[in-house]
Amino acid sequence: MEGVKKKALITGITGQDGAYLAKFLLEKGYEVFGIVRRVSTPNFWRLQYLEIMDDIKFISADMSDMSSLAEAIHASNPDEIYNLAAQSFVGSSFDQPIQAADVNGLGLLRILEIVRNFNKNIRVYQASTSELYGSSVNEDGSQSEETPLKPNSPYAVSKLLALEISRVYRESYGMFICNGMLFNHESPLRGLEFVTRKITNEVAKIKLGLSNQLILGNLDAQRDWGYAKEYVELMWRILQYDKPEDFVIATNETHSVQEFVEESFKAVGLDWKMYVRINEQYKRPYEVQYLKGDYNKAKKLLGWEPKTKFNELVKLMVDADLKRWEAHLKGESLAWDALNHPGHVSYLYRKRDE
Ligand code: NAP
Ligand code: G4F
Repeated sequence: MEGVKKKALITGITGQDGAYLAKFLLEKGYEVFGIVRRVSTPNFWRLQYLEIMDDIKFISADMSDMSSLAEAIHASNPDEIYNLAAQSFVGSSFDQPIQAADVNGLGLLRILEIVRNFNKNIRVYQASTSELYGSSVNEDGSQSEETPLKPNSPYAVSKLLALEISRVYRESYGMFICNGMLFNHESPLRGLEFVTRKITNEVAKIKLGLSNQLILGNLDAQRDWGYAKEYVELMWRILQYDKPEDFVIATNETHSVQEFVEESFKAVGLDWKMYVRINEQYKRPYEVQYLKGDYNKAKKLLGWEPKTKFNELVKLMVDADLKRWEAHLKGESLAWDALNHPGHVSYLYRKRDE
């Protein structure tokens, strides 16, 4: 019906992609619902940074809790669900593998079961990952939708469960479920534990005299790094396509962690060798050494190409961290600061309040 807003439910709305996607969908005119789990310190800094806190209807739920997910889906009654919630840090999945399987794998299965019983017309986007390829690579040195999957972390195995179960539900029940096989994507909203943001944040501090070293693990690992703000648009485009399909989203360029380090220090005019130290603690028991995505299918069917180049991405992240630390030194209040949270959102949307 014309004039009626489309409704989207985002799991993982407080994360990097969830925040950018929420902003993108609000700008498209969607009514946006977001699932938030109960934590002792609310984590709304990204939504505050993008100034969209007041535009989202928050629902309290957890990916491990089927009844709360069912209530969230029934209450929001969405046209589209974007399942971005995950224990998304590969390193942590070695420490908490069962949680990874539960949240990332079974979490999607819970959503699919609820959707199957509630309304099979809801379109579901699943945040899949290049991590699934492990050491697998095509003859041309890239990874595409056809490349065999060889997951080599508990995180990747949990995402394999989600990928395969989504395909089973798509075929068995005719449901509209799509996987975005997204390669690494970064931004100033990236969590500090991921290598890119860890680097740019520390480089900014070193430049301002607030730190004197950057301690990393495997500098030789290569990644295909894109800009998160651009990638969330693809999540939406994938769900608007005529058929439910899976797509690789990437830049088709690969760079090592060391290159990311070099480029970051270059952005502030410092020599990286003076500051970088290696500590085995940051090395993984089983590593994905090389990723380079072939996004030809997305280019052909969705008309998409990445815009932001590697050096531009590094620079925009370093600049954002410099700005934050400069503001901090001036004593300004920071929207990115977890301590500056608004307390509990008092307007959690609940069906029983209607
Ligand atoms: P992120 O910043 O780590 O965000 C993860 C989100 O999941 C947060 O909102 C987190 O909530 C939520 N979450 C975690 N456990 C939950 C639970 N038990 N119940 C409800 N919510 C829970 O991740 P991201 O970088 O935005 O990535 C989004 C998705 O894309 C993830 O599924 C990730 O695995 C996948 N992915 C990411 C990349 C990438 O390069 N960024 C590439 C491929 C795939 P809290 O704020 O409460 O922690
Ligand atoms: O930034 P990372 O932790 O990202 P990783 O493991 O590639 O995973 C990210 O991308 C996946 C897509 O391929 C997503 F599915 C996943 O959710 C996540 O967003 O590590 C990148 C590389 C790794 O090879 C790691 O061993 O950097 C290497 N590295 C070297 N030193 C480090 C460090 N990683 C971290 N986090 N910290 C270090 O000190």
